[in-house]
Amino acid sequence: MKYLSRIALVVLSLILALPVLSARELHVVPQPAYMDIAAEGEIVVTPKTTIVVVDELWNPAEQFAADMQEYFDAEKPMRTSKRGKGIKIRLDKFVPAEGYEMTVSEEEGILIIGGSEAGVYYGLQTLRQIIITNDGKVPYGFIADEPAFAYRGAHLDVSRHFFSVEDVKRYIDILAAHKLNRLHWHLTDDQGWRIEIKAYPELTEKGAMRKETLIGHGLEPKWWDGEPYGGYYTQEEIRDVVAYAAKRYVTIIPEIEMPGHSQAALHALPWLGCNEQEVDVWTMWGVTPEVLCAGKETTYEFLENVLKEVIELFPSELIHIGGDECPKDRWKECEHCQAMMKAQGLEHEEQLQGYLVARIEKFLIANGRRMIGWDEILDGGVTDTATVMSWRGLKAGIYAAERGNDVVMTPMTLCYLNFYQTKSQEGEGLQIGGYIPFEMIYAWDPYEGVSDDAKKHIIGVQCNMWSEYLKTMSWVEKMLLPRLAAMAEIQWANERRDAESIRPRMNTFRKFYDACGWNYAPYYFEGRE
Ligand code: TNX
Repeated sequence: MKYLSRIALVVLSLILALPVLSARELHVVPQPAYMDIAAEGEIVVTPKTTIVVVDELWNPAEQFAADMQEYFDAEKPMRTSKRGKGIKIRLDKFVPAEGYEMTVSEEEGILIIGGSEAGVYYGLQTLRQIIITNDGKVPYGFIADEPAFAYRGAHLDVSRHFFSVEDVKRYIDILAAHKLNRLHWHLTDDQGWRIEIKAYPELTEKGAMRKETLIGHGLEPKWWDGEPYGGYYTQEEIRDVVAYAAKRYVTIIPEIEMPGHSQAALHALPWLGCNEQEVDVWTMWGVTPEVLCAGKETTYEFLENVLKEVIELFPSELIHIGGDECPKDRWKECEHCQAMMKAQGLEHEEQLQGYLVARIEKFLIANGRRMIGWDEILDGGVTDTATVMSWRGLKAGIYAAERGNDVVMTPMTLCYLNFYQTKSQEGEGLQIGGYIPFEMIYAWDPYEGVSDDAKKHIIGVQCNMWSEYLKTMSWVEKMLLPRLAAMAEIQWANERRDAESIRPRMNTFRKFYDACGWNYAPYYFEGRE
């Protein structure tokens, strides 16, 4: 009897404790490396809480204070001070570079120690999630965290549709909240040149505007909207966005497309083409035969002059030179291209592209930068120093990593967030095609098929946002979220992704999206495939 009553007591206390225990489960996305949450005790963060700043960590403190002011809808941001009690942030070289440790206890208050400023920033992002999803209550406990991949990227195409400085900043906010650290900014393409280049004002005077835009999927009969469309960023605006991103520990990698996807530049400066014919800024989607001439010295001079200004604007070590989808029809008929091939001892046009890319890479290296390009840069014979962005599946990336090149994995079948998210496509508007639901991304292992030796060359993972059918940032957000969370789990928490916990964690994380006012797709939460 005594024994039975003891069991009953244990069972009863378990039942009583259950809601308490489950209420103390913290749902953080991406999953931290280690979390130990105490059964009792908590600190409540309010707009009056002070951020105690050690090691001159003013920037992460101010970013956090501003985010919290918005959440609390407070009159003033939280106070930052060198002394006092509250949320204390400091550095320690024993913590991994982008990692952090967070201790929450009666003695320490909330203490975040980062391996770098960025690490502190990520610790504060975790804290922000906890505060927002847990009514300001931060339970006693300990979290230790660090990223799986050094390169955690998202791309944004601003050529097919243009997004304002404010829109791009919003996109950066969303990336940073998911602990991403690279924005690949696709600034030029056939349908519009979007970056002011002082040496060639025509690029934006003429190349930033197209006569109209294709409506529908380009099947016959084709329809256009009849509306001129355009936009570009001044260099001052670019500097502003770069600085904004840097404050959120996001490096912007600019992309200047060459030698294909360049019809907007050809419209502005027809001498860049093989036959120097007038062409329009393109009003369709796909791959155009109009490409830069790879035979004339003036093309190389142009590319170097453009890149000189790009390097001045973007501190990123990696500079993206495109390199994808370049038909060689014009080159085959061009006396300059053929002469260049002869002079360089090249047998076919793919090698001519290889020559152009290698020459541009040399220029970048001479200027202290490194080159990254889409995986077609492998086709013409790649240098050992180029970084390869694997988009046509995984094979190119695996091949490149095995031969010793650094690789960013971004296969079209898993990472193209401009693809549909449901089978029925209901409520998704007209999109380019494809089908990539949240679960499909989540199940992906970016190391699949890569030998142990080559794994170190997979420097990261990126998702892409091509904007042919995305006219507003609100639509972009709906395509991005919540799938970016699945991406972030791979990028930040690859080896600790947890299929069991992701759904409850996402259900909590959704409150964070609501609080931030970001548009997100409902399908995953509704259980729609
Ligand atoms: C392929 S990915 C492209 C883009 C398109 C995209 C549409 C790549 C290097 N090229 O030009 O916008 O597909 O999803």
